[in-house]
Amino acid sequence: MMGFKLKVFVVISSGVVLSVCTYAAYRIWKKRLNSADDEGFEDVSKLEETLEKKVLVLGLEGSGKSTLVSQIVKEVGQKCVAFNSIYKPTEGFNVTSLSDGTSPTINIWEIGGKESVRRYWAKFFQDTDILVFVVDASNNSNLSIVVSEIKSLLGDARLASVPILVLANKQDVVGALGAEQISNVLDLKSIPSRSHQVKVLETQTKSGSNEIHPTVCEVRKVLLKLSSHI
Ligand SMILES: Nc1nc2c(ncn2[C@@H]2O[C@H](COP(=O)(O)OP(=O)(O)OP(=O)(O)O)[C@@H](O)[C@H]2O)c(=O)[nH]1
Ligand SMILES: *[C@@H]1O[C@H](CO)[C@@H](O)[C@H](O)[C@H]1NC(C)=O
Ligand SMILES: *[C@@H]1O[C@H](CO)[C@@H](O)[C@H](O)[C@H]1NC(C)=O
Ligand SMILES: *[C@@H]1O[C@H](CO)[C@@H](O)[C@H](O)[C@H]1NC(C)=O
Ligand SMILES: [Mg+2]
Repeated sequence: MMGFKLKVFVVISSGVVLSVCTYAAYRIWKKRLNSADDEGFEDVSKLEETLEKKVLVLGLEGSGKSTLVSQIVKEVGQKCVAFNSIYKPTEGFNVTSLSDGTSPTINIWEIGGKESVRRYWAKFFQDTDILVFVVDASNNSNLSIVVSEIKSLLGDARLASVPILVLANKQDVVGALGAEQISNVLDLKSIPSRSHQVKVLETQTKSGSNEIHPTVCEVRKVLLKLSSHI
């Protein structure tokens, strides 16, 4: 069963763009796969379930989600491939997994941020353990859209009590808003701490050199730490 599951994610993260509608088929298939495997082994598969965490990465188009995820899944300290500045929007979603060998395996789901894809965000809320919301802090022309998107996320019961990590990304750009400003603009302080644990980090996924920027390593650390406590 482990082998099978592993294969699922290898296939998905190997660069195939999956359209949103395949997600439904994928879930049904996975559910079948699980229930077929469950016969006689209920306890084992339940245990396995808890060893996988789901991190949902959302944010408007071009905020830096794909750039972030591609760096996060690399080993810390490992050199990054030269920064690719060609922007290729995520059409649909992309799942990659991350494991440091000790914490649970984290499946990172990036959903595209274009308006046409944002309409489907809610289809991915179920079973989320951690929400990462990436904001392009260098561009305040679309922050009002961010405000309304976050409002609707907070109103969804499936995300109730899910910790939220907000990334004020593109700090390398002069004039980018800092964590405090982003927190104010998005009114994050009004979120009751009993409903969500909220953390705002300043990040830059563009590093200039070909090494992963320390702020990206920090995000990775936070995700590993959070997921081992959920
Ligand atoms: N200056 C700067 N540019 C960045 C940074 N991170 C990403 N970018 C650029 O922003 C653009 C969009 O990056 P992506 O990671 O593809 O954006 P995305 O959020 O995945 O976008 P969608 O998949 O369309 O939702 C690319 O051209 C990146 O080079 C950053 O920290 N600083
Ligand atoms: C999906 O994400 C992985 C890891 O970031 C990346 O290597 C791969 O190119 C992505 N696939 C697509 C289609 O974006
Ligand atoms: C800011 O966002 C607007 C609207 O999406 C876009 O037209 C503009 O190019 C962005 N500016 C920068 C510096 O990315
Ligand atoms: C940002 O706003 C501009 C108009 O100001 C719009 O063209 C663009 O599509 C918006 N970007 C997003 C991600 O919605
Ligand atoms: Mg993307």
